[in-house]
Amino acid sequence: MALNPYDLYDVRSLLSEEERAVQDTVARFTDERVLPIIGNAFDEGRFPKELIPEIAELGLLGSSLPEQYGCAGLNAVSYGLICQELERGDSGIRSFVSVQSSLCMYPIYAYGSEEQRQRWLPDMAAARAIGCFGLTEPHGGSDPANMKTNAKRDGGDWVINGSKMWITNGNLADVAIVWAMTDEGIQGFLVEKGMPGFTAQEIKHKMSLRASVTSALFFDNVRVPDSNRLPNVKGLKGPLGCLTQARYGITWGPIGAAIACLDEALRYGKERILFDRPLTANQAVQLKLADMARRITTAQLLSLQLGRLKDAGNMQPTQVSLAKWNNVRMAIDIAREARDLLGGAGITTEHCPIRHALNLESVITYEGTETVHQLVVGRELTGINAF
Ligand code: TGC
Ligand code: FAD
Repeated sequence: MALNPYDLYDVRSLLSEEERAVQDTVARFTDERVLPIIGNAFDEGRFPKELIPEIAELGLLGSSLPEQYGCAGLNAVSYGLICQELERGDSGIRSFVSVQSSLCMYPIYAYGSEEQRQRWLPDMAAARAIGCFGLTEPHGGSDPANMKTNAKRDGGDWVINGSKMWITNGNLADVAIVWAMTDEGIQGFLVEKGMPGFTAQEIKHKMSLRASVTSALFFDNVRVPDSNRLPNVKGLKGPLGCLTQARYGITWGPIGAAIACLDEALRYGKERILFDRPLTANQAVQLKLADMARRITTAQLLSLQLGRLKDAGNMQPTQVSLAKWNNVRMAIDIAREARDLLGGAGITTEHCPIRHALNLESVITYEGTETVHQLVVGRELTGINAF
């Protein structure tokens, strides 16, 4: 029996029935709703907001959080499969879901009061409220400990000053999870749209993640009540804990982008006749395609085991770093190689590889650059902090 070129080790057979059903549902959504429009949306530099209600109806927002907050209560592997199938469409769609789920709903759930959970989580699961996550600042995202944005106590309120840069969903958001330095260390605040002094400005001229909203946030004496502070965490471990959740999902997403690129390269290469034979009949081309399949298979097994560790409560941040580094590097290399195999046709957004390659330039930078993740693994091996 012929093997599935996109799942050479039959990793799908290791999934439960429920996990497969989740994957099939999201795959259908991507095929029917994302793929027909995404090339144009990317060209136009437009996030396809019209997809948001369906994404919510499918239960993809905060999918791992409990049902009592209007969420689907799925396991970590299912969340990973959601990311994979969405990013087979576009990294921008997966980013929207990552930010809403892992970077906004997760901290409200994990660090928020019961009142904050009740107020925000059901609305966010239903996309009646959209969130963004403000950690990075203009002077250097890799070193968030050097945070300039600050919050000062003033009676029952906090007054926030500073700015954040490169914030996904910034101009879409009803609520921003803003990390700010206080006298007691870094704390998280729920800054709501319309609060005086809070503005968002969309970043234009992006050549990557064009189907995603990216913004700068500004805080000019923004007065926030103490009831909008996340009460259950202090210090850098707050935002880093959210990043671990999002990075986990990002280990899965690029597998989808890579599969889309391999698929396009295979289909194109079989039909392209050069020197009287299909492009795919050349050894040099088969070597490239075989290498893509090898690297996709490795990434699939890495993410699945990571998901199983997470579901068992045993996942370590260093393991997430290794998988984020490996899988994003795998996908960007495959997208560039697939672009090359398509020749001139590969430079237009009529074919997906260049769009994925450009998107992955952001994915390899955000949520910890490749170098940051390599240094996390290096620190684990040597016991020496080289940052
Ligand atoms: P260190 O000072 O040693 O640790 C501080 C505290 O945090 C704990 N911790 C973690 N907790 C959970 N998850 C992790 N991954 C954690 N890493 C560290 C640690 O135990 C400690 O706790 P405690 O109780 O002792 O205080 O910090 P570090 O030396 O480990 O951090 C250095 C470094 C460079 C790894 C870190 O600063 C880092 O990861 N920098 C990169 C920043 C980053 O990734 N920013 C991403 C911004 S968000 C984004 O990009 C969204 S894109 C979304 C999209 O569109 O999809
Ligand atoms: P820098 O930290 O200035 O890094 C520049 C270079 O220096 C990199 O190559 C890096 O690897 C390297 N470097 C850094 N430290 C070292 C070292 N010690 N040794 C060797 N090399 C080093 N942030 C948010 O908070 N929320 C969001 O929603 C969000 N969305 C984003 C969306 C997009 C499209 C993009 C592009 C970014 C987004 N980010 C977001 C920001 C992202 O997390 C940062 O861009 C990232 O953390 C890197 O920070 P920086 O851009 O300031 O680069």
